[in-house]
Amino acid sequence: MEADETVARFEIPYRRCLDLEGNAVGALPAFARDAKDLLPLYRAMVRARALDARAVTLQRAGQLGTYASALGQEAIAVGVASAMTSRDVLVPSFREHGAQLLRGVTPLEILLFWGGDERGCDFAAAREDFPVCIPVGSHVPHAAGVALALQLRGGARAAVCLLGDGATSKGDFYEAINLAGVWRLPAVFVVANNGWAISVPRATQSATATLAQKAIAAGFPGVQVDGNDVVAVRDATDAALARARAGEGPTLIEALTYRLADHTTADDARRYRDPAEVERHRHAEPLRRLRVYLASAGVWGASDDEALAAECEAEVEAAVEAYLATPPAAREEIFAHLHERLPAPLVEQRDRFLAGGAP
Ligand SMILES: Cc1ncc(C[n+]2csc(CCOP(=O)(O)OP(=O)(O)O)c2C)c(N)n1
Ligand SMILES: [Mg+2]
Repeated sequence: MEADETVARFEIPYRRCLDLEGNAVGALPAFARDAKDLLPLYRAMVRARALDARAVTLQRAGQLGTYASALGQEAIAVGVASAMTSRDVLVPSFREHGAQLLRGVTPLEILLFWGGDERGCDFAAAREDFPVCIPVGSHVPHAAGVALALQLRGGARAAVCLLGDGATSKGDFYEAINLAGVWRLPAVFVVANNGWAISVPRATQSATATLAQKAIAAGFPGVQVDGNDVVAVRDATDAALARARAGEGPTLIEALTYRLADHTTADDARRYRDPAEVERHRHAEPLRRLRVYLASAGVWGASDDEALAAECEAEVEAAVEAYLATPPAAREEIFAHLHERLPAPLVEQRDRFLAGGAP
């Protein structure tokens, strides 16, 4: 088509603060000027990885249900959660226990959830945060709803929704961001683009050049960051939260990372992706990069790593012990939390189940 004029243009900015070798790219944001201030982020990523690794071995030993590892994606969960206040609301999907941990959800609660025990969703802290959402993308409209509630109540709070690249192909996602744009909701949508939706690579999920630009169609900014750079993720989330709190509306952050693990413990990724591809991405994983930066700034060393590993192991093992010692929930719990008043067909099923039959 021949154009008479251009009626819209857009740009998707990209941000990286630490390069793959742990060097600062330009001046770091104010929160990162003193390298010591980055230590809590490093510690949080190591802690998340320690719980993650143990959850996988528990599953392999038949002591945990299906588990979704976040190996290599820790910088997104930690960068995002570290920017939030306790008054904001986290609406996660299923690969973000690193964010939940920072929000005050305990390792025991996380293990209980993945062990199939709903009591793991009844967080002692972070009472208003949402539980893990297993259906892909169905929590994105929930996040828009939370953001609407926060907007109506006032108080400069925001809803932060974490989702995967695959979830951005869902109608739920498009509908949610559309309303978020129209109503200028205080929402931050963080897409962890890890290259895969189970066996479907990013390139065959969506024809857009970036996932960030999906926000443009909804009328708000989309930005891309290096999702393995916790400083960049934190910086982008700070900016998005500031916009939300100022009443300027939502932001979409596409955080580029790579899923180093199988999709879940029920998956064998060697059936659909070349292990050499995984190895190529391993070098870019987020912990090493920050460790190198902290070491060269003189605030972290090998003995600190050893002490931190021991601390995390002790915490995780205590949680594992408590998890394994937790008596199973009562059988009727299966029916307890979906409806305020159980509909008649479910009452029938429950009674049959409790009498020893199949539900
Ligand atoms: C509505 C729905 N459809 C299908 C599934 C099965 N499923 C679980 S995870 C997943 C892919 C999700 O990909 P992505 O959003 O990129 O998140 P990632 O697993 O990479 O973190 C699918 C199809 C599901 N859980 N829910
Ligand atoms: Mg994905």
